[in-house]
Amino acid sequence: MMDVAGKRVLVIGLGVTGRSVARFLAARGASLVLHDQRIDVDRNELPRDAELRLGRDRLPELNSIDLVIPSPGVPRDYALLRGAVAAGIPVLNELELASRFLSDTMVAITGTNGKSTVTVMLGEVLKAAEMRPFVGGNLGTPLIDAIGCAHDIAVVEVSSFQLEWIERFRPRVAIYLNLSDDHLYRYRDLEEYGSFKARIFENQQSDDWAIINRDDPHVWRLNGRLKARTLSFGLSRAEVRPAIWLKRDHLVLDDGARQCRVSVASLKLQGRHNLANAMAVAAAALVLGVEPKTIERVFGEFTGLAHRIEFVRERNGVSFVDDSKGTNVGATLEALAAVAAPIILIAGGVDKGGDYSPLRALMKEKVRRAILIGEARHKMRAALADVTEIEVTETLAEAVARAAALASRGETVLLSPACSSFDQFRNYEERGQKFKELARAL
Ligand code: UMA
Repeated sequence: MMDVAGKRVLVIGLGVTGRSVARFLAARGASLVLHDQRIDVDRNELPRDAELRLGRDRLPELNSIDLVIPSPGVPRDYALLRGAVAAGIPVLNELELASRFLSDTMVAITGTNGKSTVTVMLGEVLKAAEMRPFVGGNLGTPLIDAIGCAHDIAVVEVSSFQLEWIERFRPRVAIYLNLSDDHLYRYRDLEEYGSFKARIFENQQSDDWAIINRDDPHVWRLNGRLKARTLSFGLSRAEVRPAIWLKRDHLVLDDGARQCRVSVASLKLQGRHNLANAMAVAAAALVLGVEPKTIERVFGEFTGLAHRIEFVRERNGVSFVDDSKGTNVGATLEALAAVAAPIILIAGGVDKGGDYSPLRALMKEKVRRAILIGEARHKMRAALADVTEIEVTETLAEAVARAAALASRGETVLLSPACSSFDQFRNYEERGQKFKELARAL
């Protein structure tokens, strides 16, 4: 545990994470300086005696600061952070701080896509096994909120941002699902983005488990280089053990000490990517001692997350599917693979600096027409113009109206933007909600 009483702590960013961190530290006697570049932050939830420094031109002095805690959205080159590092002031993040105070077993999940699905599904499996898991992290509730609550295990979704300022964070089970272009405005390249994700394994010891995807070359490169016992999952043949693999309608796990089987016959989630997600869930649950029967029960009940390839409605034989959570090219590829053709695709939003060309083959095969919106629409059109018919419009409302007018019986209108939503919406949830409202109102 760490003693924060009497320490002067600077919290940067006063969103969900910063507010939770501030409350936590205030309750433990720290003296707080709170900074956000915005001036219109909600002050209600902030500790009363904290010193507030709001706005880009009201940066706090660093000379009296003992510790700095940046929010995940704050980039490493933020001037204050660079200043703190140069002055030798310790910088830790919420994940690190929380893990210093938590004695629960920790399971952490990272990857570009599927991490929320795996986190929530694993949480459901552990509940079905009569454990009391905390389920959160990047998913929505910061890990620090788990402290002082009645849990016996924590299942935490962690983003690359949250792995930037860890020091000793050590999950007993760590899952790395996949890596593809995302957040490239913040990282030099895919290599650097992946190097932060791989930090999930950095402090593991030989009795911990690293569960990695053997079908993803970026992830699989770590095989043989990790301190923890490595267990691979994937749809391909497992050449080395420990591993979990698919044999007809069963998953077979060989952890080196035993073999066990979990049926996927009743798995509700559709798509090959979800089979891989289910494998990662089963592997983690089995190494944690959960019975196969319990896992099978949850496979038969869990229908997935909102805004992730979520069926919305059918109208005149046209299906509407909300994949607003498809905020990068890899996620949109998964949605295109999972949804039956012909597809009318609505995509676009804020470009993240990646490459859209991986979409070309599946778009050519399955997308009859793409309607592109938002800031990224011209860049996307340039990358995809010759693979399918493309239209550009400004807003989601225009795109939904246009898609509904174009679609014929048997086709699917799919919102899977491959971009973030911040040009027109607060977040992907609001964008998905709006899509559903528009589709239902047709
Ligand atoms: N801010 C600054 N300076 C900056 C950047 C941000 O002052 O340079 C301020 C903003 O003005 C704002 C606050 O910081 O007031 C927001 O902080 P934040 O962006 O870290 O967001 P939080 O509200 O703390 O939410 C974060 C995660 N957000 C990001 O990583 C961007 C949430 O993940 C997460 O659910 C939450 O912590 C709880 O753990 C969201 C996300 O988009 C869903 N994650 C990315 C993803 O999944 O792709 C990584």
